[in-house]
Amino acid sequence: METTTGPLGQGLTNAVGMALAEKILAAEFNRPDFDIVNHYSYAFLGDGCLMEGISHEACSLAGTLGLGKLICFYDDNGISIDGHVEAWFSDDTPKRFEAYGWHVVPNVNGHDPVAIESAIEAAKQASGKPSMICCKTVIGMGSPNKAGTHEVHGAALGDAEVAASRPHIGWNHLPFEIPQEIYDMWDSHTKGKKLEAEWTQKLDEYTKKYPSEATEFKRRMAGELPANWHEHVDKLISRVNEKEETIASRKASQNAIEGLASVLPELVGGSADLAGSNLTLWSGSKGISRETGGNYIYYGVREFGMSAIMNGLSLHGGIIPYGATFLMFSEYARNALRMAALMKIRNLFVFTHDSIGLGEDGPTHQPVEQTATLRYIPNMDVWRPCDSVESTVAWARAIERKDGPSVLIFSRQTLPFQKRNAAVIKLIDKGGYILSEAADGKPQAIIIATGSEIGLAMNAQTALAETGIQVRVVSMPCTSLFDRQDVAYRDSVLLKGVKRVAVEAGIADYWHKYVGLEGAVVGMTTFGESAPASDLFKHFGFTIENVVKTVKSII
Ligand SMILES: Cc1ncc(C[n+]2csc(CCOP(=O)(O)OP(=O)(O)O)c2C)c(N)n1
Repeated sequence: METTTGPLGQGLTNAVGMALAEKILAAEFNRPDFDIVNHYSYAFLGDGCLMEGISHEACSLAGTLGLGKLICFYDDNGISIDGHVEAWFSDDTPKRFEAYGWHVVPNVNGHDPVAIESAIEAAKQASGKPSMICCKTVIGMGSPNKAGTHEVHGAALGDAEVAASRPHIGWNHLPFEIPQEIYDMWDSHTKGKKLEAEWTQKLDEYTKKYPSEATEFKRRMAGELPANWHEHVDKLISRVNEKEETIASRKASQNAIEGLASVLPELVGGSADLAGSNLTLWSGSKGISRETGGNYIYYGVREFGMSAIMNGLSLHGGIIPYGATFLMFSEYARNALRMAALMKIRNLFVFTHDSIGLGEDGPTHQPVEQTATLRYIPNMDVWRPCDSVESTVAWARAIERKDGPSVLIFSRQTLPFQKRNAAVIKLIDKGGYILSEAADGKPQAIIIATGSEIGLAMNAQTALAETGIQVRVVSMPCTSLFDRQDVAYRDSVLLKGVKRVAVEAGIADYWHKYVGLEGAVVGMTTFGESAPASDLFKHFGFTIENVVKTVKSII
């Protein structure tokens, strides 16, 4: 297992996710005498990690869930970049972790391997509790003049100090020369091979005794979808299309989970205390607790922790995580989303209440710039589906995407169903497509819209036709996916030389790359307001009249 750390506190949180994955998979696949999933997750952290708020989110949940196979080492060297930490970090860390319900080993000499080994043994004995081994260390130990100071945090020692350090620690070797006896001491090839062979043998025996569990375990650890997946998804999409339901896209999302999770046991969901609003539970959801495994994590109000834990679950393997909050609070989670994209991992971030359309909660809860800025994260696919069919397709494609995360954005309010034939349904896979062509096939303008604004775009198309103006409506649920299509396809949808109007209840600026300077955007340029959703859409110009007026203004 490997994760990309760097942003302090997230590596520790990934480790909580990895330990949680072990607990979930062990509960599902282990059988008496066959502990095929049985490993510790070790994490190394510093003062910086513990100062970061995310360490509270993750470690508090790890304590509540009793992740006994998580063993952490706190490098308590009293130094961070600005110097001695006592002026800005004076927590009693052992007491903090005891309060979380962890097993704490205080005051270990971090330079004494024997002391550390016995602390690890004690940690292993404390089953049912994660362990924090607090290691007192000296940063830059061995440097006679700089040890114990922040000068050794990141900067090189320099030639003079290197020269002074050599006799100080009795090191007589040339730079980059590592004596063979040290290599030998650290070489774990033989030990690792033996352990791996033992485990493989155990897995072989497990396979003989529990063939179907073994096949499932191997499939899941390989990250492969079930053999009948595509067939199942196609049927589900057809069923959803036939139902023609006019429902909120968050409800369509829940229906998609219900329809997909039954054939995808690796789907492990959750929400940051908004399950009833995000609609993330399905009929087969089983909450994970201290005592049991399951497939649903009640993350509590911990958006950042949830997202970085999801990264750990995904990196562990055997699990496809999804986790939800309001789109507004994707801000709290953002750096974990970025790390998922950077690490190219499959992860599904579900954000509901996607615009001013959520109404009276007011501008603190009304996302304006979030959809656009999430789209700016490289390798992130952001979906904002317009109805039940696009919502189901978005879920399926996000699950199938192996080389990066997806954000799924859904409305609180009801959205009209859009009629499509099978060929048009296939085009949703392209991220942007012609949902409704101009009646005469010769559009004078193109309206591009997403999500809740598709219904408006369709109504505006009708109103414009009544005044003799023919427009095409392009639905663009996933702009990055559309951008990955070839030029010929993109040009066939956005027709060179035909002016465009984008309509999205989000920050207007994003859309200029599609409409250009000669086009126009009906979007948000301010924060929202506190009022019923219908009043707000009117107030901010998301009306048929305004879209018609805007189209007329550019052609
Ligand atoms: C989220 C985040 N903020 C800031 C930094 C920049 N940074 C890197 S290391 C560090 C200090 C960390 O101190 P500590 O954990 O005590 O590490 P030590 O100095 O002991 O190596 C900071 C602020 C970062 N990597 N991540």
